Amino acid sequence: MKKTIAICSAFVLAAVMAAVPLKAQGKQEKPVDTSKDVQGAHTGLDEGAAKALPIQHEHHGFMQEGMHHAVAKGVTLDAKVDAVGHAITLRVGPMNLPAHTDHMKMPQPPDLVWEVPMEGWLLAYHPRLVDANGGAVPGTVLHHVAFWNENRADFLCLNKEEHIFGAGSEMTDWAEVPGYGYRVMKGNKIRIETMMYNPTATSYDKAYLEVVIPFQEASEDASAATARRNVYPAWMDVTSCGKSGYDLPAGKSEKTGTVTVKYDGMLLGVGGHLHDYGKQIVLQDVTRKETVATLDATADAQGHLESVPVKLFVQQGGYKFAANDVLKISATYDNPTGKLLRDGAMGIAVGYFVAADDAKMAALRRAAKPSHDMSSMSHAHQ
Ligand SMILES: [Cu+2]
Repeated sequence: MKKTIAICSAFVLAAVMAAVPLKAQGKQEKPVDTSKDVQGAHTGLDEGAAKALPIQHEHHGFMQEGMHHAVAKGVTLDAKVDAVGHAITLRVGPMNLPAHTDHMKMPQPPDLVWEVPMEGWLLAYHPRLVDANGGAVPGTVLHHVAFWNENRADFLCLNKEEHIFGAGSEMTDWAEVPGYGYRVMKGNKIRIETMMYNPTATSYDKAYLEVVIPFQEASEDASAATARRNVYPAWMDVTSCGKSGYDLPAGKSEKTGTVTVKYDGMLLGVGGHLHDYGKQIVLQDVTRKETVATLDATADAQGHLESVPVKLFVQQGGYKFAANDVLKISATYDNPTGKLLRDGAMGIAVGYFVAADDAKMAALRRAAKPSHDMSSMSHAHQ
């Protein structure tokens, strides 16, 4: 953390110096806003462009924390609501993705915020990548996308915001679970973090990330028959409640962590999130001395992750968790590159949790943080 701040300070100085000519021209000089200036300096953008960016670099809570990527210009969020079809399409882009570019070198989209326009439930997330003409772009170039509800805390890790959806190269499609949904309130702020890379030999210009989200409105006259039970996304991470990314050593490796369930309830199903060279993710309920799921990843010949299976417990009425159950998560990797890959790995078992007493979950609601609250750095850069 100290190192990051030292680097930031140097950039602030550079940004202040760059602003001097403007002052000399008699233009209005704004007081130094650390977050904006740091950002402008990091991106190498000119001052005007930096000011136009609507984002908060210090918010990256998952994959970009502690890293300072150049910010891709001109990437915006478009939200289309199909009221008849009951689906929202979120579109992030356009993004230019030159061939053979890793995620550190690739200019990354800024954080974008979607404000939920209705009361109701989000039912599923269908991600895909397309070009400007609607042609398919391979999922390989998506390093990561994460949606965070800034108005709710995570039920396993109160220090984190609720992470409602995520996908990587495996482009996990989050299917609807009939009878269940993720409850949103009008005005909830959903922050979208996107990180791209391009390990392929083909360049893609003007690529878009699209996520189609079917929804159901909670109208006042809804009968109990149409009401859904609320699900809470459960991110059970090998780093416990710390930042998810960690350094991946060369060769075979395993990382384990634990989280404690604070509510009685059940898990509807569980999938996994791994990065390239990921082999397996295992979730255990240590308190019950049971393995909840063992998920073996599939990869291409080079070890690039293709998919992680999903295990469902819906048929048997869910996998029961009790308050104070300790969950253990293990992720195994085999990194053939012969070198340590900085921040190269994540190991997360991802599922949907249903609380036995949903009323208790209301305590997780909170006001969204102001966009330039530097205090969020304390957990982002730990
Ligand atoms: Cu990840």
